[in-house]
Amino acid sequence: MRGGERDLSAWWMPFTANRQFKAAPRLLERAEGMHYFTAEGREVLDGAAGLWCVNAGHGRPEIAEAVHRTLTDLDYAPPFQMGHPLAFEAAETLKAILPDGLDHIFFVNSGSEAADTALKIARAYHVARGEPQRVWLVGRERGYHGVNFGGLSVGGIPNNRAAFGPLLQEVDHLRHTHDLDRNAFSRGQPEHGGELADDLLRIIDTHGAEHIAAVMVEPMAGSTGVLPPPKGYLERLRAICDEHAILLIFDEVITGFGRLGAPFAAQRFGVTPDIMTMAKGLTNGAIPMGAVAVSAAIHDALMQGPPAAIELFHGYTYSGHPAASAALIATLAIYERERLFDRARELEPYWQDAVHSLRQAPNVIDVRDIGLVGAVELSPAEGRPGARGYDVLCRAFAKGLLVRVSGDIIALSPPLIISEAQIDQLVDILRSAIADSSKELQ
Ligand code: PXG
Repeated sequence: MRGGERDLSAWWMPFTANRQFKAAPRLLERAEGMHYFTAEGREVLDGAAGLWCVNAGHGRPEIAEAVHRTLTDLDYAPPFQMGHPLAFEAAETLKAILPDGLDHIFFVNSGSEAADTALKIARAYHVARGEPQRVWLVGRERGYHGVNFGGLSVGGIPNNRAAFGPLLQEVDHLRHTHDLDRNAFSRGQPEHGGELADDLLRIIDTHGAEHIAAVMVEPMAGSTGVLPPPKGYLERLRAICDEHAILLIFDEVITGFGRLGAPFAAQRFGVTPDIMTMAKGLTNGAIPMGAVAVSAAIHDALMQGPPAAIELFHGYTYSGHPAASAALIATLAIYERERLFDRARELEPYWQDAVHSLRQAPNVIDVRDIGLVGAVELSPAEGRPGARGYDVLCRAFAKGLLVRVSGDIIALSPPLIISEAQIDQLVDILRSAIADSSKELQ
């Protein structure tokens, strides 16, 4: 199978319709600032920060130079029973922007690894405190925590699970919070649905709080199509977890690093989890890296036993890799120097108005936003769910805009450096793509 000049068959692409893509490839060759440039030299406005990760915009020389310098000095150092200074510096740098109380950081290489690491730490914590029967893990319908077996089990996206047989058994799911009848066209956090956190009480009733290790949620569900938390929801979840000694894990892979106008969703919503997972914006997407931050109580509970004993039998060859550590430090320096988290917050009203102006476009059944995230939900084409979303993605791309789709939901998450004029441009292109698409697809 060929796409243009090149044979594209060898790379089995992730989460992609490979045969369709390779018949009509969309190849990105270069990126700078707010834009990608295609193999044909076309400029494409990045409305997705790559895949929710390039928060400081593309082609940051400080990151490239830090990585280059580091790889020249120290290409690799084993992280088991050995260390190197940059990983410690990276952890300290990251800790400075975490919510108070999350004091210790375990490095991994992706959001999926962060999710599985967090779930394992939660179980190990209860073992260390003498409650080994606390094994149940609670996720939420429509949740996404990556593709490894733990995160997949706790996640709640049926298509992602369908082909892979039995997953973790001791897992249950909260109801999701999507409710178009009550909340369509909400600006920011929806008014209705805070009480859905009480669904945790049903799960506690079913399995017994004394068997539940942790609840894991995205503070704003991203992958499933952008579901900001209803007012009061996260606060209620926190209170129920506290009451029953259940750990609360926030998966901040998407919501971290300024996406919601604060360092993390935890700070934006004033709710601090016991464990937080991160990736993506951690290195501006430039080098694969993830992280799991834990409270001092969890860390300290595991730092028991003889000092010569390994406390947690877990880790990766590339945990705290020098290149990733360097990228993290350089990335966080950019965020701070350019006040990008504040910038996202300051742009939010403009962004909100712009995104909500799409309400008038054909087939739009909801518009949602929070921070510098937006979503436009389209009514599915008759008998063909997802067709309209994909059609809009292709049309927008042809018109010079990159967006993400999840079924018939268009998700928007531009780099935090976007200007007001570029917000207008983004919305104009999307409006025109939706209009064109609605003429083709009834
Ligand atoms: N948790 C969350 C909340 C995520 O959004 C992961 C974990 C997994 O991260 P890795 O690095 O293993 O991919 C993610 C990833 C989309 C989309 O279209 C979102 C993600 C990945 C791919 C597509 O919204 N998020």
